[in-house]
Amino acid sequence: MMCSLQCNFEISLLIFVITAVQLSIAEFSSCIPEEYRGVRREIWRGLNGGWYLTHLTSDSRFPNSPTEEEIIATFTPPINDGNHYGQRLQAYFVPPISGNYSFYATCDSECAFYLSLDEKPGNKKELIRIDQDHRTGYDQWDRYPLLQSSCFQQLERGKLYYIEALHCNFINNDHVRIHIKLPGSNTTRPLDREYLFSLFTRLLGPDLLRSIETMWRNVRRWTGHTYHYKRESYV
Ligand SMILES: [Ca+2]
Repeated sequence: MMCSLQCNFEISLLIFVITAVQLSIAEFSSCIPEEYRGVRREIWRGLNGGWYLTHLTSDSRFPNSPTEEEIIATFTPPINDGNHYGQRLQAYFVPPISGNYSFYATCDSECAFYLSLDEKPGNKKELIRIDQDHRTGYDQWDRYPLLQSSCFQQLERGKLYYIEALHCNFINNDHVRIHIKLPGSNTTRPLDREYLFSLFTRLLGPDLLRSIETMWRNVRRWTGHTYHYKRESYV
């Protein structure tokens, strides 16, 4: 009888904890308005080459003059989007819970993935790099496990972490995908807008500087964290 009561209590406690965690994730996700979630994607077409990332980063138009710019929902941009081009994806990752996260990539031709342990792009560190000799298939997450995954990153719930991916392609089979493994999970999942926040100039209107200051006050309200942000370093 005692065991039965205790077991029932433990099961109830477990259900309560699981429900509480699920609720806190759902509640947190809903704090950031839909229009401020997503990934800024910039594309540079007509690269002189494209099989090495240096063909993108050494292009005179990089990083300030992309051929195209758009907002997409995920760190899996469209595949087979052309030849001799490169792209940059930027956003802030907002962890739904505190804990250890790891990141994963597939790409063809080359790609790199960066994380900053704060909101500043200037503090980014390279976590993943897949070179031309180790390019992968679209779904090939385990071709070169050491190259394709990051080590654990201890991240805090609700804080903004700047993330960025670079990718380039020569011809054919072009793709880049970034996935994430949440704390305690054994499976990866796409890095999608539910965890991604971005500030985009076209949403902020003509009075950019004042709009950015207002936006960061909103971010403090949405995330519970305070930021001191400079105009020149937003995404
Ligand atoms: Ca290719």
